[in-house]
Amino acid sequence: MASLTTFTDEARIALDTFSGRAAGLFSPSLRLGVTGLSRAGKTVFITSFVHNLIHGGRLPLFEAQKSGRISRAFLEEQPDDAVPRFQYEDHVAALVDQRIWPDSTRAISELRLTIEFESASGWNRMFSAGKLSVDLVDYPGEWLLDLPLLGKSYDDFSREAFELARLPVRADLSEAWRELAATVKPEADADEMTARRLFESFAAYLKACKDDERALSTLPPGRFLMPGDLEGSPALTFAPLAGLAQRARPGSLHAMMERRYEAYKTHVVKPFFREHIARLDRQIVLIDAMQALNAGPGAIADLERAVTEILACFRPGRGNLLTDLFSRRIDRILVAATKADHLHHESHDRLQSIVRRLTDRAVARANLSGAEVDVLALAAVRATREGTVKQGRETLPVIIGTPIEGETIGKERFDGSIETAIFPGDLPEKADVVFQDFGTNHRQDANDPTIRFVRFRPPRLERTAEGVTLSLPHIRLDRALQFLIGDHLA
Ligand SMILES: Nc1nc2c(ncn2[C@@H]2O[C@H](COP(=O)(O)OP(=O)(O)OP(=O)(O)O)[C@@H](O)[C@H]2O)c(=O)[nH]1
Ligand SMILES: [Mg+2]
Repeated sequence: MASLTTFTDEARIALDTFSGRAAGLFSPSLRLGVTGLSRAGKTVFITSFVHNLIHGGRLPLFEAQKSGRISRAFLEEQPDDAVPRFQYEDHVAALVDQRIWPDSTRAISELRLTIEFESASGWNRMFSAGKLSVDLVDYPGEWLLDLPLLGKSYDDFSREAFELARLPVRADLSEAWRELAATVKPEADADEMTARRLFESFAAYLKACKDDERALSTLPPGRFLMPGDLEGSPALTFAPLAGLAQRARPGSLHAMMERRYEAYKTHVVKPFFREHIARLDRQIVLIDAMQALNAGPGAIADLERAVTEILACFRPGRGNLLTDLFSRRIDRILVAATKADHLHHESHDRLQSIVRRLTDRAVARANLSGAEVDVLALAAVRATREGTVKQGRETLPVIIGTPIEGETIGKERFDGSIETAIFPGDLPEKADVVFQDFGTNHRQDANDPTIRFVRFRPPRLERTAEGVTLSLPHIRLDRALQFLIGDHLA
């Protein structure tokens, strides 16, 4: 395999890491990466994480908070001047004041939360400052999936892209692009408009995969779906070509595409890994298992593939200093299924077993070792409460919340103002059931484990007698906090 980095990259990472650690000696800090495919719940997770710490939320399983050792948590200026700040205040305003979910975010952002605490051990109390800065880094999971490109030539990338596009699940979605590509001769003279048309058609196919109800996992290049600030640049205007000659003729379309592909790796992929991923200490990977469960076994298999690929990015690679350096640093990874508030609590453990099973297989396949991996089903913001409804002689467990305007169940359409009790359905007792592929990628009907999925508005927050807003309600956020930062507050 091609060497993934050049010596200078390695030297720079070593230097960055070293200076980061040296700085950490004086004011301890922990860099926590928060990732997941789009709409997985990253923004909501970070917002609730910070809100619950600042407002002293109910966190019984977060030991430092439970034992009253946290004296204060507050936002501080982030260490990196060139990274957009995570707009915490805007997201809180949306969730708490307007009761709408925050806007989708499309790039990387960062926020520093500093926690002042009293150490549990007298020895530590004497020597440590009792202060920890947590740098939360929100970045799209799609960008992680670009890592394998570093080891692939333009020819490999092209060949694989066509192979995947011809698979039955993707064939119809990729047809227009493949037809256009068939009309193009790689050895013809390079032409900007041809390059752009091919790029647009290829990107439209990638987007169609993503929007598809089968929730197909994302294909690289990640920036084609989420360009960030390089949109329209040559490094982001290329596409795979079919029938490539061994060597590109200078001045040909083939040569142009190849150069741009290499530029993408040099100017987009490498800096992203070097500047952001290589410096992380801990990582949480959020997944929307609920949506996948709703869409059937094909979508579950696809989600598993995406998790495998994401976890593989944190694998220590032998002789691969880039991954070596950062995976040695990341010592804990949490894979969390969000939005558990769409289920009755009796199903939370079942959701967790499904995710555990999926993650175990992904960990084995990704050959991941060195980092401790845990699994959790949580809701960063709990939008529902539980109740029971009598139907004839039966008493059914229900969840109660305000469905978002436009959501429907059967013929009923919700207006966004009325609280409704919904029987969400149960997840199967045995995790195996959801992994059985019945040979189709479409939703199963009749007696399958499909859950009833309606999106709810964020909850109305209670206020104290003095008018102080309480923290955002959640499910198992405290367990996530304990695993991710608990030991640094011991
Ligand atoms: N009920 C419930 N819904 C949630 C929760 N977290 C996220 N959601 C829903 O999922 C959507 C996406 O959440 P975000 O936090 O914006 O997801 P993201 O990963 O930041 O998405 P992008 O920025 O688009 O990549 C929200 O608009 C909510 O509808 C949760 O804890 N409970
Ligand atoms: Mg977001």
